[in-house]
Amino acid sequence: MKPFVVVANRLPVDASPGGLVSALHPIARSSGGAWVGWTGEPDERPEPFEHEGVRIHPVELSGDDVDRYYEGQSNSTIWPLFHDSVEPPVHRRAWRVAYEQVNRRFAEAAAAASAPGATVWVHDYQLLLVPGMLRELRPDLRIGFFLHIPFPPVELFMQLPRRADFLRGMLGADLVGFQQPLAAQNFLRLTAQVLGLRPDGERVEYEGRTVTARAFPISIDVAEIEALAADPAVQDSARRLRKDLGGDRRLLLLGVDRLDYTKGIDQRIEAYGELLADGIITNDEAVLVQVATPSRMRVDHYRQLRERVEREVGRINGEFGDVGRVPLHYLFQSRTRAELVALYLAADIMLVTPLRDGMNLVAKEYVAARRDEGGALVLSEFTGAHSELSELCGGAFSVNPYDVDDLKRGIASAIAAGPEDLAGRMRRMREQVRAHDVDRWARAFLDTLG
Ligand code: ADQ
Repeated sequence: MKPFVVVANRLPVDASPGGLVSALHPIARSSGGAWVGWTGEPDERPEPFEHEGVRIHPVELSGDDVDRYYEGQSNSTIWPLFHDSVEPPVHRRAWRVAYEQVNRRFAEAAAAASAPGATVWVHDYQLLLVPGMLRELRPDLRIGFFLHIPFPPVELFMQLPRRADFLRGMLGADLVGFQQPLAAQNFLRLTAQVLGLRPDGERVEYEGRTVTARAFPISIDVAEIEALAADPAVQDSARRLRKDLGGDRRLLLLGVDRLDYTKGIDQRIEAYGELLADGIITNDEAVLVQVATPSRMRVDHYRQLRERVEREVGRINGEFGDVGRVPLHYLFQSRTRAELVALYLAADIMLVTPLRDGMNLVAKEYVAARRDEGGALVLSEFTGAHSELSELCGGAFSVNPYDVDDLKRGIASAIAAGPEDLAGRMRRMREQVRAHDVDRWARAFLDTLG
């Protein structure tokens, strides 16, 4: 096996790593590879160290880098632009300069960490320039790039200052992976429109090399979620949650997201408030639990979203609640994976209603957790997960999150559905998710990269 190096904004050293880490870490370990990334703390650069059998190469970011490269260009320019501009992207020259400098630092660290002929896999929108920079430093490497977020339509991407540089950066890879086929097509069309290249099918020739652009829909560590769902302690806490929230006579609706304006949290809460106002559901019959992980709280758009959501939660509970019983529980907190799975097991209806989302792993985690084939999933059309969980198998209740009436209709359909219909839907979704876990995703990408 060729040595395998992962380059990602963050290092895989968190207490509860996600699916990406659990899929890629073993490959890096068994190939004698490495992981290049930032610790998450400014002005900190430990020497390279060994973590669970993988060589870790920390990249240092100063406080200014965090402001400009991470919170600026990555999270206030690229993130909103690539999510349909649901909040207006902000363009600043100083951010772009810092982004380029930090990308160069990542590319240099990756070059230093990679053995001759190694395979390097670069991840996500914070590092769009790295493949091109790394190719210049190390033409001997096999380079893959995967974008975890959507890739925007041509008209939107065209607004990005220095758009050609970003495309050239991505074209430094041999394989450019996206969540959706449409995203790969957008990218290929842009190489023609901006750089005058001639894409042919899913390939395009660039500087004497062939670059392939293709969809590789990401997934989750299904075995991990299923094991948690089978754990008697997790099942106990699911029962306790239901009891605390009013027992089986009260329908439990659930939302779990990072607090991000792309996730459609405020629209979802608005729809729920209207269902209460219309009397379609009452505080005695239903309760919504919304878990929102604090995220990017130094960015203005995120602070404003928090205020909007908290005001609306207060309004709904004030208007429709009772002493000792409220219709909406809002937790601005992170939870362990075991606690999330307990919530998934307890929930009758899972609400996943983003305005735009590359994939959405919460939807897949919910499905994986429901070994009992119980529960229902209400899912936005604008998530990557919708292709698999709705279009392909008809499992989820589809909604357009921009249309409050459609959100209400989707939730009401899930409430009204019979147990056999629901079990059939859940069975079909489970088959899809279980057959396509994150290991299969990683293998498919790396086999194609070669
Ligand atoms: P995210 O935007 O972060 O990911 P998502 O795919 O839903 O969105 O993944 C979130 C992860 O965080 C899930 O594993 C979830 O369990 C966890 N999580 C959410 N809320 C939590 C909480 N309160 N406490 C603890 N954990 C919580 C980006 C893209 C997505 C894409 C993924 C993977 O935006 O579209 O699916 O990357 O490629």
